[in-house]
Amino acid sequence: MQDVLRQFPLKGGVISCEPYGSGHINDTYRVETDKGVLYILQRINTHVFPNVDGLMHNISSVTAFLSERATDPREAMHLVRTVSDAPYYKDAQGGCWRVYDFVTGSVCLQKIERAEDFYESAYAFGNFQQMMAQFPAETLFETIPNFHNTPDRYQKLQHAIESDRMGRVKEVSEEIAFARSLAQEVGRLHVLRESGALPTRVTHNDTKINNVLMDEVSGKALCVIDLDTVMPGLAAYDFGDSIRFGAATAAEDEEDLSRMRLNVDLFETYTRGFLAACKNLTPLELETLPLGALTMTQECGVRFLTDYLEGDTYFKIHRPDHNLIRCRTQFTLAADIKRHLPKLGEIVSACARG
Ligand code: ADP
Ligand code: GN1
Ligand code: MG
Repeated sequence: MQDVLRQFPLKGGVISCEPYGSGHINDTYRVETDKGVLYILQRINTHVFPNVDGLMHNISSVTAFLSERATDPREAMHLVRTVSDAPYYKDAQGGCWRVYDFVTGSVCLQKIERAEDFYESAYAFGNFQQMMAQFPAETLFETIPNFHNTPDRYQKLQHAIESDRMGRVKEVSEEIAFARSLAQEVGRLHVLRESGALPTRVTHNDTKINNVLMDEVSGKALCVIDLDTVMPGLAAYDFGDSIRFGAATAAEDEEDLSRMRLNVDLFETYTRGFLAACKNLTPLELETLPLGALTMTQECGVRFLTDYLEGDTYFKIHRPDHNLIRCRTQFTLAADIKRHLPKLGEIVSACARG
């Protein structure tokens, strides 16, 4: 770690470097120097992001674009380039490392404590999408091709079922049946994207509340983080993934499924915040926002199930059945979102009217 940290022009000598946060993908550390300056150090997950040059090109340009438009420096993440002026450092073992300024005086919520927090995150993600409308989309690398291509996620599940590498298929027949029961309905967004009926925009694609930092005093959203998956996508992906994580009554890995439901009031709160900031959605985009919530939730369940069948090689796990538990919460939530779809459509229409 000392060798890695020497590659970045940090202010002061390092006094601590501790694992930090609860992301499922990268290894994140909080670094403190003897001058009291804090940084975020991350080892990039190169299994998930093999094109690190493309990924870091995206992040350098998106952070620069956002900081030019920010009124407060804490509104945009700041990447610390290496002593050789590169956006990341590759160590002798092939590990790829990057450093950001730590956004001071910020908090990162793991779940919604107050409806206002969810409103704030909605505004931040809506605003992100609105701002990215001016970004030159053609300069972005597609860091994970087919990331929210739901039919492709189903094909990967099918492949994992056929391979049955861990001999786990026999344990999950109910989950497989549930996945299949919604395949056509949740494949619709992709079909609408392919046909051009829904416009492709630059989206964040991973809009969990723990990918937004809030001011610890005012509670106002400061900035959107975790820009690894900023790519062309649909408005419904960003909207839907936030609902999946934030308008759920239980955590992604809650074992007691009776605690997992959609909180319709929080759905309404998020919709108000998102549409207050993101003003340019077409009528079909608005109409398909509830389908986005269903699709992102079901797709995430399919991804957890696939990873469980493949031997947990993608998402970090903290217990052997972690991905199966996560899959079950997502499917339980998807079933509840499906029950509420007509009501959710009414809420979106009412919020869009203002
Ligand atoms: P992952 O892709 O693994 O989720 P993230 O980029 O989201 O990685 O970072 C993991 C966690 O680290 C975040 O949820 C947040 O708590 C914290 N974090 C990341 N960047 C910053 C930053 N610039 N300032 C403060 N905290 C940060
Ligand atoms: C991962 O990186 P993190 O923990 O914010 C994943 C998302 C999933 C999410 C499920 C690059 O997000 O797509 O929705 O876990 N990110 C990637 O919690 O695959
Ligand atoms: Mg994250």
